[in-house]
Amino acid sequence: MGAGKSDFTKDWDEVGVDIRSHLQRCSEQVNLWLDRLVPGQEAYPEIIHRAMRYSLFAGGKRLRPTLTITTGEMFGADTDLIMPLSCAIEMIHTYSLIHDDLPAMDNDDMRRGRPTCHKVFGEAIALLAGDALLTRAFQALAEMNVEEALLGRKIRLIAELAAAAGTVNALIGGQVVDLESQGKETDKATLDYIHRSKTGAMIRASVRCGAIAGGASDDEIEVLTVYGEKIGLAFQITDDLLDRLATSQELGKTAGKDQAVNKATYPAIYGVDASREHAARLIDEAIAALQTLDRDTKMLQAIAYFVINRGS
Ligand code: GRG
Repeated sequence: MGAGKSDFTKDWDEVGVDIRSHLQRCSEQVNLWLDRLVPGQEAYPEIIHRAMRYSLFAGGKRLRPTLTITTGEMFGADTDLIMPLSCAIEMIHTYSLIHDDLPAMDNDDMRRGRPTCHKVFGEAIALLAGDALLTRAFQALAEMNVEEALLGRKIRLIAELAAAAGTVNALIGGQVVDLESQGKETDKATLDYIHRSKTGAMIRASVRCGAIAGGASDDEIEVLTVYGEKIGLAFQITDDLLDRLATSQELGKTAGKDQAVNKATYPAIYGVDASREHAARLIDEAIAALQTLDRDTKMLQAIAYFVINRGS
């Protein structure tokens, strides 16, 4: 069933680009590069590499690296920069999912359509697999092979991702406020902070990193930051809607979890229809921002529609 289609946004097919092939191409490229960048499962100690790969290759949508590749390609970024960068982003994202699923956090049994990492490898190894992916991500960034003139850009990218994965308006900060808010009355400002930080920061950074890697101007980066923030929030609102409206089979993870643990979500606070409308409005605003750029932004527009019309 999905999150339900909004009445006033276009479908992702209507932008006039083949987004399905694009998503597929990006996923294939990311999988290829991830395979190169992460130690093989025969590398000693095998269990940690098997656990990292188990979660990494479990079939995620690869939305964040696709955003980085798409934005980077729009600015002509070099493959040797854009691919390790995209893979580092996916490694950080996967680490956050592994840790989020642990009994100490969300305590989930299913993720990406299969038993969670700790269910298969045990809590200690899952915790370490998350740590290892985070560490490997920064190794991949540090080892990016760039000419001397681009060293400044490379350092800027490392700082950008470290900040997005950090504690201030970022991934860990959002997760902390989310955990602290559970079972309590949560106001709209706190919910907004959680969504913008826990989910939004990495999505925003995925777009910004593609632009930085391609040498976009500060003005262009500013526009893409607005785009990234808006689709990031719309992504999380859609995630809240999907949790409520889709089945566990469709999601590949336990559905209805938010209501079961009395979590503050957009539909819980604003209702389903208002949440859908809000997500659609954010997408319209994200696309309006893109239209101020003197570039071919069609694929980024299609991705924005995908964010709210996706089924998992
Ligand atoms: C443990 C530091 C730390 C943070 C955890 C990612 C996260 C923060 C929590 C996961 C729980 C959750 C539902 C977050 C909201 C949105 C989100 C990140 C969903 C998963 O992203 P998708 O749908 O997943 O892109 P795939 O599997 O397709 O990559």
